[in-house]
Amino acid sequence: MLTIYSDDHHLHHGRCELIDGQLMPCFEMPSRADHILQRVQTRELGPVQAPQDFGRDPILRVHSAAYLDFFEGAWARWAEQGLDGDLMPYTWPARTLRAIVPASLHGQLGYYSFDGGAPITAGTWRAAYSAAQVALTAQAAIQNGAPSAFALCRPPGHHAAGDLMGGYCYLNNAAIAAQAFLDQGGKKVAILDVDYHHGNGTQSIFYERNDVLFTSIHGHPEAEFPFFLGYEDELGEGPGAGFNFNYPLAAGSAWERWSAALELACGEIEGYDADVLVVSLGVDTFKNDPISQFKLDSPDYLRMGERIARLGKPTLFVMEGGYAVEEIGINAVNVLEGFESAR
Ligand code: FKS
Ligand code: ZN
Repeated sequence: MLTIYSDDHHLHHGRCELIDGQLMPCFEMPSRADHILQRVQTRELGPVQAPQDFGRDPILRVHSAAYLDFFEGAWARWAEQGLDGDLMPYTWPARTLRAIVPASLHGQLGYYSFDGGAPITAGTWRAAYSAAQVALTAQAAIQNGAPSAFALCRPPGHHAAGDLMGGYCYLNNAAIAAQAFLDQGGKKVAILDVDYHHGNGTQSIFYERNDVLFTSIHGHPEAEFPFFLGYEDELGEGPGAGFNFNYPLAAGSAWERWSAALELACGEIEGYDADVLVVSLGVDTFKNDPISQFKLDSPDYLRMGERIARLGKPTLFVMEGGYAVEEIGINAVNVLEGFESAR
């Protein structure tokens, strides 16, 4: 399988996040992608290529121009004030407040984010832009006939909505690639999000549309980030009604329960008859993940890949989460090897 990768992800390295009342080093760190790349190479999964640059247009199909302009320019505005710590929001337009765009940098940062978990550093825009190009380059490979491809994206994307960053995410790589398939003649795209956390950004982007089927298996939002989306009764709206399926699972879920949910998601995908499948590939479902509560083991990821292969679709894998850094390469590449073995 072809892997698309860029070293540019190193340009994004947030210093800290708030966990249990303490500022901790960010779990979403550059070594994550480095370990995955290393495993791709030692397992000889296939060629590793650098991304092409498709520019801003395909990103603008998913994110608003105002959001992109804000994101691209935010660090320079921060640095102008003589500051060099991570830029992080602390006030949001929650209920009772007005959803207006204030003049101030921090006001705008609150407007364009939904949590404090997406720090902006000097290189964040360049890294996120490059990750989107990684996804688009892998998408192009499939558009040109490759049966599958792996977009080794970092930072991840599935929490980012049309004009919101949050949960380590800035640009929604999977959504940008899905939209590109449609813009290049595709009629239907199915998305399977297997990250431990609900892909609230991806869901929101396609919620009222029937040309993208969104399915997600994740920690129950009653108990897990992002808390405010990802429930079973979210089935889509308007033309999108019946094209959104969430499978929230309890803490402690292992392969037996997880794979039963996968079976249900695959059933919906099979009925949808998509041209192509996009997998938001998070491996934070792993038993030793430091911030998650599922109990998948490394061999389970082989089974996951095999089941996804049996859908029989051209498949784009887009990297999302996974924080057990030592095992992240094994688990992510196991999905890809399982997929290849069952083709
Ligand atoms: C308190 C804990 C907040 C945020 C978890 C974010 C998960 C991100 C992810 C992604 F794929 F996007 F990377 N926890 N600060 O794994 O879903
Ligand atoms: Zn996650």
